[in-house]
Amino acid sequence: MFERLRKRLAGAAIALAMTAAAIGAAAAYEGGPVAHGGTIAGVVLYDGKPPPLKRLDISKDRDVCGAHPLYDESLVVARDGGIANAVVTLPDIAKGEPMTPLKNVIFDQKGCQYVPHLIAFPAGSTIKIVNSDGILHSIHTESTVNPVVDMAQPGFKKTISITVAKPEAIKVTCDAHNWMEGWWYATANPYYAVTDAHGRFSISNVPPGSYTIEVWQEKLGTARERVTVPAGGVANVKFTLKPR
Ligand SMILES: [Cu+2]
Repeated sequence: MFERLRKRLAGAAIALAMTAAAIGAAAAYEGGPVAHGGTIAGVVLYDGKPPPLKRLDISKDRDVCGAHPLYDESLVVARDGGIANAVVTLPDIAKGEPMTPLKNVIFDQKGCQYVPHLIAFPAGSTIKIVNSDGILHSIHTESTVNPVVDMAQPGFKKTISITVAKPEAIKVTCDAHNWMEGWWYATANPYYAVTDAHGRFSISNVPPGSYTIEVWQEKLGTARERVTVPAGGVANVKFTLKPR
């Protein structure tokens, strides 16, 4: 009886290992020349009346942090309904442009706010964390795939460089100022875009074909669509995200 159980367990372990290998293979991305690449152009809209911006309560370091009014940037919707700072990706694209990590993605702490609020970059890129304020900030990430970063950045320490090796959406906070929140979004391939103030985005040089396209927004979550990119042409995509 124990022998039978042992064999069944061994079989289950092999099945699990094969599943893991299959997921690994599906996630592999191959870069190379792209022929007749097309463009995906689109917009990410909010389903409902744009919520008003909330002013943040500045309780500390008022001379630096309170010099200008600060607003909660976790959901910024323009009057035309466009959502800013949403990340659009092609999660299942297997082949296309080479993956080129960036060497200097600037993430500044300015007026006790992250500028920009969100940065997106290919995994393997290096972020240059700047302290323009000259007061004590700290960089504390809520990473689960990548190592957690938890470092003080005193005013005299103007920059810290951090490389984010694996794809992940990472929330960043400051232990010195509890209202500070930003995001680092490391992508699995070079096809991504961040929406502008009107929710617009564009992804170019995509090999012709059909793909899943995903949008992620820190408060509204993710949504997916299918898109077919024509050779040398443009495919249009419209996302409408609901409040939740
Ligand atoms: Cu801070």
